[in-house]
Amino acid sequence: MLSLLLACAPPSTVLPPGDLGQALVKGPKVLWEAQVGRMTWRSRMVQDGAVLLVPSNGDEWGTGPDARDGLWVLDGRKGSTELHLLVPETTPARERDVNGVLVTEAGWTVSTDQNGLLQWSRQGALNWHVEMGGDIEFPPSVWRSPEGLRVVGAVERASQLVTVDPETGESATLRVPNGFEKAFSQVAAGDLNGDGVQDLVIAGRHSHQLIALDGQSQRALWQHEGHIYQASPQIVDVDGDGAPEVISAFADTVLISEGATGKPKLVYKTPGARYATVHAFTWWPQAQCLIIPRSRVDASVSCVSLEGELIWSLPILSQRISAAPTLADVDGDGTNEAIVATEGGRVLAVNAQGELLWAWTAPDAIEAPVFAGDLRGDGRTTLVVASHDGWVRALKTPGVAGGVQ
Ligand SMILES: [Ca+2]
Ligand SMILES: [Ca+2]
Ligand SMILES: [Ca+2]
Ligand SMILES: [Ca+2]
Repeated sequence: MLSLLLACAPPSTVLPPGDLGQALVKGPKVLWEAQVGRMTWRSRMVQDGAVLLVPSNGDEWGTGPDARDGLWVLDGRKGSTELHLLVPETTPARERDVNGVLVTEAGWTVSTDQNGLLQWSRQGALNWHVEMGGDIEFPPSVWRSPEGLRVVGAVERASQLVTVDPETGESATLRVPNGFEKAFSQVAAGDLNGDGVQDLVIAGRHSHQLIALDGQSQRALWQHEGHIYQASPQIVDVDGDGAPEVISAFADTVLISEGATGKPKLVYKTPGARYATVHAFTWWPQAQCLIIPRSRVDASVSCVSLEGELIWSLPILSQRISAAPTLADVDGDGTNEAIVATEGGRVLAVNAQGELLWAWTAPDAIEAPVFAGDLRGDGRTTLVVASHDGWVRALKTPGVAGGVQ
């Protein structure tokens, strides 16, 4: 009878008010760890077959180079370093931080501070290097342009995008019209108007614009103005009707717009949200809601429907959040949980009902989104957590890799 009762016990623990550290399941075991320097909230780890690519800002964000700057290529099973690729030196010597990485057939393209975009082959040879004289603060994106596949990045202090042929390194600039200046987001690419060519969406912090560019004509399809759009826009078909939406955010507001026209579909305010964290949202198809972390006042993680209804909210006291939640199955039931990481060093697994499955604690603050994928080739989800102590740690879970969203 006792074993039956245990078997029927709910697998999750609803988060109690008070200290997050109490009464919680501790979470998965560490599989391996590697010292690679720090990642920022703008960076993401990316898997390429058997290796995990970690873009690192090194030991510090100062103006000089440091020993751990660069792209770290880790064995996904063991965490051992296969390659540590350094951005070419500059004169005078400047930081050599890597802000993001994109995998294409041609190799690994990274965005860097001061040095623009460059690409390494899988053997670590420098394929090409496009210097832009400005930081590219966010990971590069892939754009299926009218001329074929391009890598695209936004130069932080300019009103232009740089696009590069990933095979040849031939580069071009794409000037953003309508008074756009000083890009500050990853570029989102997707066909918004259904003409078969991917369009681009970008946020400008200083000109207070969110602008959608027609990929064919490179003119504005639509734009929103008047706010500091602090989030990297995302192109997602949130209502499943085949036409994409654009998710973005400014101040304390998350905005979902019709992709073709820019017409707002959802304007959701999260009063008291910390300015820098409302961008850290993730659309959760299975739960049909946007996961929005809210810091500062009544800190919480909320699940908000496309109609603006608060489906559930999980309190997370005194824990700021910079990282966008990651969706992955971590308990083996084949459906995804949201993996939420906090600046208090917590990693929380929350199911679609808003119940907390477990909490794992890193030794330091977490800014970058948690990586989830099958790094061991066993079909199970491995999580990788980057924290400010400069280490990444892989966590073994029984989750089904690539579980239902
Ligand atoms: Ca650095
Ligand atoms: Ca289009
Ligand atoms: Ca849609
Ligand atoms: Ca699950």
